[in-house]
Amino acid sequence: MKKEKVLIVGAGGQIGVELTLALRKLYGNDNVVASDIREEHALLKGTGPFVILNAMDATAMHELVKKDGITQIYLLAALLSATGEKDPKKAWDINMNSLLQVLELGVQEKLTKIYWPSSIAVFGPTTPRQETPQKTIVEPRTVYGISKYAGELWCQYYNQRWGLDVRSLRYPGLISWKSEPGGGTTDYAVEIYHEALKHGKYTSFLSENTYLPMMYMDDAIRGTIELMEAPAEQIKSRMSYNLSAMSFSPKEIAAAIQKHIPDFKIDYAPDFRQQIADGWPQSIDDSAARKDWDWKHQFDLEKMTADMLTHLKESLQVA
Ligand code: AKB
Repeated sequence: MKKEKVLIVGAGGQIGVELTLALRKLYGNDNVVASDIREEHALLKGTGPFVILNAMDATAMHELVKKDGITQIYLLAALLSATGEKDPKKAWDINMNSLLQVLELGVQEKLTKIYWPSSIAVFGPTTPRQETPQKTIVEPRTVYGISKYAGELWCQYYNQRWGLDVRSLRYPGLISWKSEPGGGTTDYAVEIYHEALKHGKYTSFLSENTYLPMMYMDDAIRGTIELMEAPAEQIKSRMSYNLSAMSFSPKEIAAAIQKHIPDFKIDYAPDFRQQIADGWPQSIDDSAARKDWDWKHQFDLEKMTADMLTHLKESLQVA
């Protein structure tokens, strides 16, 4: 077991739950302190230490870091694209202030590593939409995307100025069966599996041919840990790495589900999230991640659909 003491901020969120469980396997249960502003997620109960922590409370976070001898922080707390548009000022405050505070803490307490997720939301309508390169035109139009891009620049700044080992990935839409998504534009790709099993039908809030980059949570968690475990000299981007696995539309994911549930029906009622999706890439070029630290995805749409339906059937207890 490695002698690191990890703090996860936002451990009850979609990524947080699975990342906490995976890091507890790697570092030992007691060496991974989970925290969230909400009460402990059911799947984390009994698996290791948990504290209630507001990601904006700098004093409480600093005390916790000192008291528990924390050496690494994973800052996952954020308002995502759809929720962020409902209260842009709040999204900016939460997303930026929590990051700046963790970066400062990293310097003051000489933390060994910090992880902070970015997103495909950094890109905007002026970005090339197919095979979007690592470095390209970046003009995000959502407050979430603006905060992620500004955050990437802050990560790079702290690395260059203070030598802080901050690492980051630009996640595509993430699909998971264990933990629920929280307020994103890509959430339809999780809801659709739940509704297919529970009601045999789903109304998509994105139109049928809206292609977006997506990834199964197993790949995202493995990729995150591989990035964090890679030797520092292999991490050439100190902003955030493009990361990619698959790209599909609501029509295509519905067809993949119909191979398992032939009577499944989908219809479409696009809402405000359509405009957000229309400004994002349709596919991502992640060759830098593949080259620098050997990233490889394992799940495509077919494999993910089979796995999602098998696990969800069990957890939702549907026949
Ligand atoms: C969202 O839809 O806001 C997120 C993301 C792509 O970062 N899932």
